[in-house]
Amino acid sequence: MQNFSRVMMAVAVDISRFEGVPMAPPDPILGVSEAFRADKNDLKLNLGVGAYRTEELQPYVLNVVKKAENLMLEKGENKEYLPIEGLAAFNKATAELLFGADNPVIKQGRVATLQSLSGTGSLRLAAAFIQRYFPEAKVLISSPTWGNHKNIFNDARVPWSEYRYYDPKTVGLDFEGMIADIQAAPDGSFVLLHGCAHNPTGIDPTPEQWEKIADVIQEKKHMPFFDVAYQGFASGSLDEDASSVRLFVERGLEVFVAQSYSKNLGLYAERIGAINVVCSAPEVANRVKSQLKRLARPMYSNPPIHGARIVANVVGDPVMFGEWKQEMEEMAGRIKNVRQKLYDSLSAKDKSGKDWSFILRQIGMFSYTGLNKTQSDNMTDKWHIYMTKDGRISLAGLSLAKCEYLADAIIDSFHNIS
Ligand code: PLA
Repeated sequence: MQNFSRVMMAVAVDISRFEGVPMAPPDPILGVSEAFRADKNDLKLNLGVGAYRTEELQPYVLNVVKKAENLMLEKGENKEYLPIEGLAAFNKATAELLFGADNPVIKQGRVATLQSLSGTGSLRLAAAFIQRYFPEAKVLISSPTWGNHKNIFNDARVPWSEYRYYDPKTVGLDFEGMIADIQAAPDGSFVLLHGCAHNPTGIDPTPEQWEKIADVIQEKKHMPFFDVAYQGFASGSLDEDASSVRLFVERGLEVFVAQSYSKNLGLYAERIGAINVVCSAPEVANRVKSQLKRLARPMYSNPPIHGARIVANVVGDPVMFGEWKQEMEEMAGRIKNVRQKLYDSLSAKDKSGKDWSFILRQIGMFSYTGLNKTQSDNMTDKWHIYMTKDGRISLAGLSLAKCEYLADAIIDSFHNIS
């Protein structure tokens, strides 16, 4: 009997049904965190994923989140399923935060809002909707963009192409290229735009440029599709960071907006966000919402409740809302301080005369350093600084104390590695 089972095991292993499953490559962003965890060197620094850290480089749970959670515990709330569209109080709060509570589109009931699995899940749901109801359309995405955008549209089988965005020569926006490419796309394309704090470049259009982008999109009957993952985190002001979206909405356009509370409320692991579709009439919004629900049901049935309650409580209570805004300003302020210190350190240490001021012109949690893949490898292999291979560093994971060390590493990689 013993022999027999041994033979059976050997046979079972030999004939695995998974021979055709190759090893997947590590994720370009989350894989960096895995590599960081495996490094035993004391100098190591994780500037890969965009996750906020304190000056002591520790994860940060906002005080206002702890307060909201304590209140929730006191109330003894239940764990019943949410409706497919999510928590009503959250959906109301999230749309108001995005568009402004007095916005006519809200008053008129023209927004279809579904709570979804943070920014990623909201984008994925919208992609499924595009695939089902606009099978001929393609999505235009910026070059470069957040790496996962391509995966999301690929997996949803939505064709995409890129529009020019970043100009390495000016380390700024290639505005003419952007406009030309949006203009050249087939009428009725979806144009994916980063609402604020463009990831990975940290370069946003100016208000005048946003107007021109809206002109072309309107002219071409394109559908604007905003990814808002950093509202309040870029400038420190929720309203200012939503101004790009509001400008399009004011023009009476139909607009898609995916929202995330990972960064601005530090709710990374709660997976809380929403997809909003601004429609031309309430009756249209109802239909769109019904189909989004129909797509969500077989994917994940209904969303988790904990993060939704936190957001609804914080936004719905004037005192807590005020506290949140203050904490968000502090987080955005800390990032601005390390940005300045990094620039100062680079300028003081680098004797080559290179102009590092592009770092100060970038906004949000990232800096796009211009380091290439080999140089980025040197940052990690020699200096134990973990970052994505496109040269992006997360300033949210940097402390003032580490700026000089980082500057040494960047100068070495920039000048000594080609
Ligand atoms: N959209 C953009 C532009 C993002 O940068 C991110 C997160 C998301 C959406 C999705 O975040 P969420 O699903 O948690 O709401 N980008 C991170 C993390 C911060 C990641 O890659 O998942 C980044 O390091 O780029």
